[in-house]
Amino acid sequence: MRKHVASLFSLLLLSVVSANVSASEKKAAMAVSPAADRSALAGDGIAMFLPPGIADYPASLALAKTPVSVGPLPADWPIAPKFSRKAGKTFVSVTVPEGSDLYGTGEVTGPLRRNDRSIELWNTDNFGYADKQAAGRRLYQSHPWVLGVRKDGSAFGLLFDSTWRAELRTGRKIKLSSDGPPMPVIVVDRDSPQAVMRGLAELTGTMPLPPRWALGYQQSRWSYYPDSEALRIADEFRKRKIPADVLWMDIDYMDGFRVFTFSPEHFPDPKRFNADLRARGFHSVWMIDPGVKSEPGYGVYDSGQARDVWVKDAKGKDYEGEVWPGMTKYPDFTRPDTRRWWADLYRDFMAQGVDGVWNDMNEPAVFNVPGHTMPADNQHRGGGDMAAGPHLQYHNVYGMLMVQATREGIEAANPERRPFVLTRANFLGGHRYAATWTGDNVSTWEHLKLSIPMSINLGLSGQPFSGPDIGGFGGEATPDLWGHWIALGAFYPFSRAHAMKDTGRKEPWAFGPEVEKAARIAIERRYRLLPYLYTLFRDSSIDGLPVMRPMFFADPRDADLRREEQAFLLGEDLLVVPKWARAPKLPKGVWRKISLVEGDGKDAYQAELKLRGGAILPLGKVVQNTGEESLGPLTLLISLDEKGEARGRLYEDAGDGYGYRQGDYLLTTYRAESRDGLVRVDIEGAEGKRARPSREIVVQVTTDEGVFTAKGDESAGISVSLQPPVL
Ligand code: NBV
Repeated sequence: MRKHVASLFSLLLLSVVSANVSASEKKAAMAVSPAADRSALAGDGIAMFLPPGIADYPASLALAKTPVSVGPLPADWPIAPKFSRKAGKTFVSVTVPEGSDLYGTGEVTGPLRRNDRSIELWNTDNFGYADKQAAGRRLYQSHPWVLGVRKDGSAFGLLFDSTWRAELRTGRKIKLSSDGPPMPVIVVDRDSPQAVMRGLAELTGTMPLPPRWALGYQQSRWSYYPDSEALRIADEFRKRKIPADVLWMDIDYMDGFRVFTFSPEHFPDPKRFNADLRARGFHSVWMIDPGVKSEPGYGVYDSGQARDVWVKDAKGKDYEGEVWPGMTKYPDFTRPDTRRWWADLYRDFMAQGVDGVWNDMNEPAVFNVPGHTMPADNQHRGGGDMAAGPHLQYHNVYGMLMVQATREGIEAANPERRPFVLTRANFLGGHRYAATWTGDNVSTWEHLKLSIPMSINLGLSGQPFSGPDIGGFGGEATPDLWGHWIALGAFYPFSRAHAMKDTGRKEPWAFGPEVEKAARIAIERRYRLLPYLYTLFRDSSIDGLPVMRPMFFADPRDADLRREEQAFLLGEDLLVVPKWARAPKLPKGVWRKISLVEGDGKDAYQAELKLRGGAILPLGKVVQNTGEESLGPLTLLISLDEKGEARGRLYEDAGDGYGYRQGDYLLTTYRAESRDGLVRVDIEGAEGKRARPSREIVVQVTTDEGVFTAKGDESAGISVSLQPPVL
């Protein structure tokens, strides 16, 4: 925490406001009357600023709970917003420390470093990120949040707590111009970017721990049908020994694109089909869009009519727009009753053995209308904490409110299991409800490369569970591109290949034996890493730190790392350098190259993996899906630091359900120490009530001279002395 001296704030805010401003800005600032008495500390290194005219912190969709004052703002609080209004719009300007590097800003294309950008906060169905006006400045999600890192490695974050359409410009001044009324602004100011991300999590909450199967490799296509074709794909994975956990059912499984129905022709017995998939070790995820076909006699429509759940047009009539099934009505998810109705629809749906749900088109997308969405003057009725308001206010949270209702429905249907929801549209804070993918990318090298800064910046905006369509959704992938993409794709937090209708096949075996082999190696590497990955997801569910991290997290003071967007970190300990990376900037210190699967070092596609000196990486064996026991043996891969020490953590639980909340988990810290040519590994600490499995441990110490291996048995408490023969 940076030290601040507390004092009366009101005068000081005015002096912050008037420092460093030009004459014209001073003029604009005259119109500003900061509500200093309403600005306060809201936590350790967290300040909230309420604009003039707002007495209490309004209900927030981004935040997990309403912030409360914990004291006056310190006199030397360094960053404060200025508010002004003009022509019905709200302007906020925040001067940030010179030399700051900016990140976050949600789902965007372009470089990792977000300085001097303009981002439109207006969720948009943007095929190929190619919308003529918006390009990558406006995609499927909105995150009014900027992370800044000062030259000295200390950091700050700005959260503009408004859902209205807005434009965010980044530079020496960060400016938000919003179509809505003045909004609270929260500033987090802490010692490091990691500490600021923890602050964001304190405000917006964290991602709930996903089921372990959702961390496996996943295969999708628009669409696998009929059911026999989907089973054939599952069989193909098993036959070819390419690990996979999930098969995805896109829109064609439905009966005439009516949501919550199954095509009697293509999926006549979904329960049986899901059971067949399960028997093959696969979970299933099924798509549900928001648009409900306007068709009397169709049960979902009729029940929606009876409860009057729909979004209204400006005149108060049910709004209708065209999507897949033809004319549809759109649930008004701002209404608690609509959310309950929507949640209830999942009871029968999940009872078919569905494992997860994929909410698409929830910007919401509407065909053949300007802007590809519903009119901004459509009306939402709200309820509970949410006021009635125009679509202009609620557009950006339409998808988030939808997945909130979806998640609640799935939870109620299967209370013993952890839900898995994937969403295309979302908003800051929406990681509490769903994982995400980055929409309709295309099979190009450009999109492969920009998927890395995209996923990193999503993580730096509070969404740790993301990834692009591996291989690219639209267009044709060359074998070379697909091979490189899967080699990288094994390391996205969300690892799913997908393909657009009418494109060539994009399964791992569709590109010839060389790429198939590369895919197998890449995916096997992911499965070996699952114990580490699952530990990272568990950490993220507690502290909000991203799973996939920018290189500068390794050393926030090292200016050289701030623009690195080819190589990245998984957690603190593992560094991923794609094969094609040109002169990547890597952190100083000890980072040792490791191998996880035979042949991965020689393969033409695989990323180079490096383990931090001082780290112990928990690894499983290669399994075909996460349902198989992978920790027999558990491998501890050790990279000693300069002092000859290393530590690593392993989180284990049932992989699904909520037993872990009652202590049914095991979090072990392993410690290694080298003395007189021997490396000894011990359990340094353990947490949780879950019994320690009696299992074999393989200890591998990776050194500049080679890898030294020994075996031990954890049930006796692990204490392995290495008398290393060089391998
Ligand atoms: O449901 C079909 C597709 C889906 O495959 C894709 O992943 C989504 O982003 N969906 C969009 C609608 C049609 C896009 C052209």
